[in-house]
Amino acid sequence: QAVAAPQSSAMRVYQAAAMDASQLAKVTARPRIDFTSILGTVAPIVEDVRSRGDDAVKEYTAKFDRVQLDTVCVPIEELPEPTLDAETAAAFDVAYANISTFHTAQRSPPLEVETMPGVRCRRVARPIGAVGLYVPGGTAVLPSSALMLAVPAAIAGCRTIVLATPPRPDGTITPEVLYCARKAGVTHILKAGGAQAVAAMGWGTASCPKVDKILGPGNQYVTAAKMVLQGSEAMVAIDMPAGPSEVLVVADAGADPTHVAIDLLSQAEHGPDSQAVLVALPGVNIEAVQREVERQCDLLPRAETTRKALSHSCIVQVGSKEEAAEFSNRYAPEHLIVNVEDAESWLPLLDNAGSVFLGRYTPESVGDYASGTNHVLPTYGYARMYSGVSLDSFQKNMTVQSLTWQGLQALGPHVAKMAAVEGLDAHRRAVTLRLGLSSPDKFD
Ligand code: HSO
Ligand code: ZN
Repeated sequence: QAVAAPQSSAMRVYQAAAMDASQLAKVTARPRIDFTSILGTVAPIVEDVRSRGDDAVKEYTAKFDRVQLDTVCVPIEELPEPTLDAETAAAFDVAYANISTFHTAQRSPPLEVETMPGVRCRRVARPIGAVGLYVPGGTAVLPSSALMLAVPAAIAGCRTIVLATPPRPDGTITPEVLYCARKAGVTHILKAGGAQAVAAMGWGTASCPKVDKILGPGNQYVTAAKMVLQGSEAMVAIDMPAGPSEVLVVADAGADPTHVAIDLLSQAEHGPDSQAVLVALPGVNIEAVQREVERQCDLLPRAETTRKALSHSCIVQVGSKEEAAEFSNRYAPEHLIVNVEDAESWLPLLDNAGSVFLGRYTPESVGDYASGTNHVLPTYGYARMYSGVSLDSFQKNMTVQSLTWQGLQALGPHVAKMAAVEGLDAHRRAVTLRLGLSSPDKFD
């Protein structure tokens, strides 16, 4: 029997070993998102911003955010310097320093190889010229997301960094977001959210520079707008497909049920569609975890949202480390907390997760804010094939080759042969003309 009988908690309990393939598929499935109706709303907004620019952005902001904007996008130096209390500033400063350190370390030296004598190949990274960063507003303002996006963009050397975020009712930007944006090196602030903000960055408007890539989390309208733009003539890339945020916690008998519960809750409080999964090794007191989830949930300011998320979250009991890792790899969580003895020994077994939190003292919160790793991560099972945001997200690689006379002499005949096979004679002659024309001395 795959589902245990008593369901005192909102979290259902399953036994991994008792599940067949179709039950496993059901438990690891994410909520279906039907984009067709959302696209129907979003596509006309994107089109309208394309043709009417700032005026359209102002109208949608008045309609959806109830804010009358006089300027849509402004160079950051035109905005007043935000004042934060010392403790708040210190916290964001530490986060900034750690995120900077970790992302600066991601710079890799230019790659250079002589594939054969006289044939030199290189790969050099170059910044993406203009990037658009989406920082959600809504039920929670997320200045931490401003850091996670702007810090690597600046380290990569992007020249134009537009940060879009919905304005507050008085038309201003959250001071903490502005503080982080300034500190990281954002160049423009777009005071808009939703599809209209994404469209303004993708197409460009009179006040907003057109960007080459749009990154950052957002609701379904934001995600849909990114999808519309990616498939349009706007020539814009996006970071990754996005779904609701999620965590998978692996716990052993030694894990404190209070800690396990609050880690699940910290993900659940993000939104009603958040996913929280507990994978319980033998000896975990399931009832104690369930009781703690219930008790601590009631204490949260966002208890109602959190409870909605819990209603589709679950507990999966496993018999071994290998079984736990197999389930986690199959689920491919955005965040994976490994709250077990000797957590380090688990890492080789783990293949699919956006970010991993190893050991008893590593709650997801530290990575969400300040350890240095990025919190913009693949959700929805996309951790199987996507990476989270990193320095690479703001660069592209350019390859370079240069041949000497000797190099062309050695390689050229083979290239000429291949060109002949493909019937591309100009290609062939581009080599043979050079080889037949001259001796090495003529070039010296
Ligand atoms: N867990 C969120 C990131 C975040 N948490 C921001 C708190 N603030 C998605 O990875
Ligand atoms: Zn979080």
